[in-house]
Amino acid sequence: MPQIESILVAAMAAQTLLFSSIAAAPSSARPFHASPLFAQAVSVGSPSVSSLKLVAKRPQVVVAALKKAVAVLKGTSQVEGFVILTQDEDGPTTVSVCVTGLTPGLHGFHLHEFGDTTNGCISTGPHFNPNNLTHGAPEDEVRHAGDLGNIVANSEGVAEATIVDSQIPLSGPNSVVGRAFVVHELEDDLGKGGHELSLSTGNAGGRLACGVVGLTPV
Ligand SMILES: [Cu+2]
Ligand SMILES: [Zn+2]
Repeated sequence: MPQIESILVAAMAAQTLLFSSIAAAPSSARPFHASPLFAQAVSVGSPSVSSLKLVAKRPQVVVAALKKAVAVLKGTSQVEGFVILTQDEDGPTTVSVCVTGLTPGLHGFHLHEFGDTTNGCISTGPHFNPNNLTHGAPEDEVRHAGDLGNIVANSEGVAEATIVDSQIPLSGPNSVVGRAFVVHELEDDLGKGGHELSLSTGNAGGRLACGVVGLTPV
């Protein structure tokens, strides 16, 4: 008898606990999708096993969410610079560029296929083109994934830009980690110049500087 009684009491207690956690769900469920700080605060207030499990899983998601990479651009001339890439989950990649030593004006800026600079920027190969399309502008549907258009140098020869693009992810089959950025001598005509090179390179001329994309701590 005492045994059955204690089991019943335990079952009732469990139900109460379950009910209270369900009742609290509308207010406590949402914060788990919000900041990790809030999720931790909730775990202090409601020490149920289910919420602790959710909190325990959360840091793994955060670690995988944001990816960051860099490329240091160098060449045979005085042109140099750096590129910082960040991507949150499966969203677009944000590319921050700063290049110095350029002639004022537009300069083609692309992601090339290979992260190989054994023969200078030439060995980075053609534009990164996983879908086998022709060269275009970043906003075109028909473009190379690596077509990021032009960056513009000011009168001091400095080009700064922030580019947001969905075709240059930092993970997955089309990851650009291990490929290379190239800054060109001339303006990229975005495939519309009518030159024989327009549909392959945008006729952007020589390769002034390049750098391989590598992962960096977030
Ligand atoms: Cu290029
Ligand atoms: Zn291209």
